Amino acid sequence: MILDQGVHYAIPGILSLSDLHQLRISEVKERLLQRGEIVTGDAVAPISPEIELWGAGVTYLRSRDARKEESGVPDVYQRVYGADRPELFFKSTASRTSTSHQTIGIRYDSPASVPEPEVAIYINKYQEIIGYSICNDVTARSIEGENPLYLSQAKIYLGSTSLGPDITPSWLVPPAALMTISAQIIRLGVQVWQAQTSLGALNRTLEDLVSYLFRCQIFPYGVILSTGTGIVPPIDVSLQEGDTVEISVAGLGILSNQVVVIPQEPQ
Ligand code: DO4
Ligand code: MG
Repeated sequence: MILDQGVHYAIPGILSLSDLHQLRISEVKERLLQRGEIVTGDAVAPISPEIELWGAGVTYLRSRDARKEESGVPDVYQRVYGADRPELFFKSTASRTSTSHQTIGIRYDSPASVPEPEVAIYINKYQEIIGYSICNDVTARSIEGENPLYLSQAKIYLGSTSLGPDITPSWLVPPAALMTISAQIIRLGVQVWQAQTSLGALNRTLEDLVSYLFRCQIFPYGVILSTGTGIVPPIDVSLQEGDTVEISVAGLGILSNQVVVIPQEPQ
């Protein structure tokens, strides 16, 4: 579906995101001109079961410094920030992903957890970036800081990802330097943290990230890549149950979620 001035339209012949990822970017542009029915109903995260969501890490100076501060092995982060090969990791599937106005989760066994406000890119099977969205790469900071080998447990669990609210076609997004990324945590009606950066502060090109992601891999249904965070709360700020996390990216909209604790045995 596409979004134009707040109204969602179906795209004729496109039933899912994987259908869209079969098209070359020139065909996507053509199809988007054909507006189908107006789509209404509950919002769903812009991801489908056959599509993987990957993450890039330590792609901004602020992320490198935050990891060095929280980790017992700071050198790992220093080295990857300056290396040719980026950090890329598997992040999420549809079943672990919410969208705006749904809940996100923090792990019961991680004393500190943080939002990671990121720009996500939609890549078709031909390695073309067809769209952009917002991703909250929610992270169990205590687990990640304890040992870098715990990364998957810190990053992949129920409610660990929020994505949306929509996919903006890549040719309609503002230039990177103007794509401001702002985030805030609101607790009991009071703002307890806020920060901002812009996609222009990313230390790598999107094309470089895409090219490493597709090395020795195929994504027959396309893939989503969250490009890393440039804003990380200070070490003494952690998410708590009931908090609202609001991420706003110029040209992409607002992604807002309320935090719940994920217990040891979720129902
Ligand atoms: O190495 C840890 C992951 C870092 C990350 O997710 C980020 O920089 O956004
Ligand atoms: Mg991240």
